Amino acid sequence: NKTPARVNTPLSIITEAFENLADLLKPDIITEEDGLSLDAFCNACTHVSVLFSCLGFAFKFAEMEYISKVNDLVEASKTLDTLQNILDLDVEKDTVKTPGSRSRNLRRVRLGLDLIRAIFEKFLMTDEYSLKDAATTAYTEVCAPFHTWAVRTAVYAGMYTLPTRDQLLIRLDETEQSVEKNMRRYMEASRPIVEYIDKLYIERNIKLDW
Ligand code: 1PZ
Repeated sequence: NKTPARVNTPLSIITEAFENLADLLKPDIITEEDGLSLDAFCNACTHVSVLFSCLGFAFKFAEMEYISKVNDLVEASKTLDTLQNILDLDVEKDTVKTPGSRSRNLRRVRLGLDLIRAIFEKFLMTDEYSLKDAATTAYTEVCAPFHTWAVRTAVYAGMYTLPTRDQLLIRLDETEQSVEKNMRRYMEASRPIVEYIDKLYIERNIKLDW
């Protein structure tokens, strides 16, 4: 696929934000004491909102959920510098998994970022894959194990209202050819970020089974 990535499309804006964030994780830039800037992380996460406007009304709930979690982290960024600060405070207070805690919200946002990566991965496997099938498979893999039965049921029902593959491409201002570059770039940029977040929990002996 020699088609160049399109610029200034919703997807390219998200992708660039995560590439810039992933750059901060390069070994020559980040040090163990510094940790990843919470400000920079929130900034990239905020950009994801553009995607929701392509999905339709049924995903309004997912959007509100995601944005409220990100906003809580934005609030935290006013007093805390890094992602590890969030974990350390909750470990101290024993509130890592407490509903509404920042460490829990960070975990939720991380699942959302990885869900998008998985959706893109499925979406690109064949150009016959519908958005509904790609999103359903990805959701089953990445998020369903950690969601309640009620939420899973609502999400699977909502999948039937997703736009078609062609509609999505139009809303994203991409073609079947151009979309691949931007999706692959996001897939690559998000991976080290997700791994970094997981490591923060694991290093503190917190299992990721929730
Ligand atoms: C182009 C891509 C189309 C993809 C469509 C797939 C959308 C999947 C929607 C997932 C909805 C999750 C709804 C609610 C979950 C809640 O149970 C938890 C509660 O956490 P708690 O308060 O108990 O700690 N909330 C979340 O997990 C946070 C929200 C995650 C939403 C991620 C959406 C990711 C982005 C999708 C693409 C735009």
